Amino acid sequence: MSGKYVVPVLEQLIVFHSGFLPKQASFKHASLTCGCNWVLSFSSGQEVDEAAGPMLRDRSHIEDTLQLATVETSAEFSAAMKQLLDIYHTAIKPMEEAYKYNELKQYEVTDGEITSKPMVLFLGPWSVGKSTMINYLLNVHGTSQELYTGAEPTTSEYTVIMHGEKFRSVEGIVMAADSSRSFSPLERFGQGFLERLVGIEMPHKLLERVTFVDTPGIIENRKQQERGYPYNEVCQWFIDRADLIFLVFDPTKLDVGGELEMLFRQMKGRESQIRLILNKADNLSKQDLMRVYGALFWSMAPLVNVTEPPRVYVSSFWPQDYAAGTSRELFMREEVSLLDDLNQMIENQMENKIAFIRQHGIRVRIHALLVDRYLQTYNDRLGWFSDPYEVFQDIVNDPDKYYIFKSILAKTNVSKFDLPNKEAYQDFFGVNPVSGFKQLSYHCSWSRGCLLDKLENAISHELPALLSSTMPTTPPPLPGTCEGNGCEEKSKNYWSRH
Ligand SMILES: Nc1nc2c(ncn2[C@@H]2O[C@H](COP(=O)(O)OP(=O)(O)OP(=O)(O)O)[C@@H](O)[C@H]2O)c(=O)[nH]1
Ligand SMILES: [Mg+2]
Repeated sequence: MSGKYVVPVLEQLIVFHSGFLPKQASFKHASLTCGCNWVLSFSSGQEVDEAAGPMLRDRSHIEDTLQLATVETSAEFSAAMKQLLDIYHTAIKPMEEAYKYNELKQYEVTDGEITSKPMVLFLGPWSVGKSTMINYLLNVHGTSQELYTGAEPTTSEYTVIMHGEKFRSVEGIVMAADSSRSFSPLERFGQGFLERLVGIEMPHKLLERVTFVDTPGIIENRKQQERGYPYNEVCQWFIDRADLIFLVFDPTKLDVGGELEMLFRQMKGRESQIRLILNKADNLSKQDLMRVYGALFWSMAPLVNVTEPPRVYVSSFWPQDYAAGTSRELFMREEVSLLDDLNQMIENQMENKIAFIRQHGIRVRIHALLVDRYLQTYNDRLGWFSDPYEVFQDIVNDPDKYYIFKSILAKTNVSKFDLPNKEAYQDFFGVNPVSGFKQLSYHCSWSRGCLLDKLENAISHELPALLSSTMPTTPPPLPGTCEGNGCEEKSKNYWSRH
């Protein structure tokens, strides 16, 4: 097929359906080259002159896999969300406030975060195709809404692409000031960062289900301070909250440097969210691709310290047709698998949120138990003639001498991996004097009970019960024991009407 090709009819439908207008420049260019309306040429499915641009791939699989036409939020989802917020406010937040948990981790959970849409974070070296991939998924290529892309390092901002009634951009300062959004905690990274944060709102079916975050590409020889904000801390904030992390690579430049190594270190504990994407695979022949695939594992192996390595997707996430002589079928299958993966994550969002809040509750409980223990030890050691400051400094500087952490580990449901380090408590008590806290036994009231009991009840009963209410009523039968009604295959998404 040389010289002429047919552009799929579906392109046009999606462009109009989503309410996007093509960028003026593309529009003009197309009119000049093919002498017709560029967008309308899609709708007719007619042959288009090659000068109008490269051949585009059909994208019906994106609509189908992500179920963009059919899925709506159900009443059950809203009810479960309300219940989750209620548990957080009555059982977890009062304990956070009593023991100033936010001061320890500087980690506040806001209502905006709990109710926010699942977030997909795009990370990776510069020019690997992160912004192009987002444009492709949203079908905004060639429109005024497309993210800027180019062969040189292009994205210099953290760009949050989210759903909105109409297309508009929102400044970082405005996003951070709005507590109903999940981005208000970002304010603490300072003005320098907020100037590098930008929001884009647009009406889009996919963005009704998920929020994308595009990030500036990693440039290995750049120093942190040159960016004007704490790059690693900002990345950590997004990594901790992302429901999926797309770590994108270009097979022609797989060098792993210090900044990427740091990112991998920051992603410890978030391995199940990571997906490695070997993008722009259409640049390589099949044989070269095999070599690069091997090299990717070789260079990543020391960084990924888990028994089950992250899933790798090899494809070319852009709208253009794959080049001749490349593994077209493989690329398409990989693309559909990644979309399916994304869809699964969206469908499981309530389970993920409940698990996230429960994990948060567990950390708040540990923090409260630790402060209580510090306080108890302090009260025990304080004699009539001792200097309160010296007594407390001795405990804070060497908590092991007083078995503070060991005694907490001995409590039920405390894992050593959830324990903060001792240094964190030196800083914490440096700004929050121990005299400002009361022991847990004082946080009880005749009418409302004890804070600790409430929190433990939420962790052990309320949240697990909410989680199981999100599952099918009949537990799935054990393999090989299937009989009767429970054998029917359940819909994957219990939260949506199909
Ligand atoms: N051949 C090919 N080129 C691609 C593909 N995806 C993106 N590109 C090109 O790669 C270049 C970089 O793409 P961007 O989307 O700007 O990359 P990025 O990762 O967002 O880059 P930074 O914002 O600088 O970090 C652009 O010229 C794209 O047209 C692909 O799948 N195949
Ligand atoms: Mg970019």
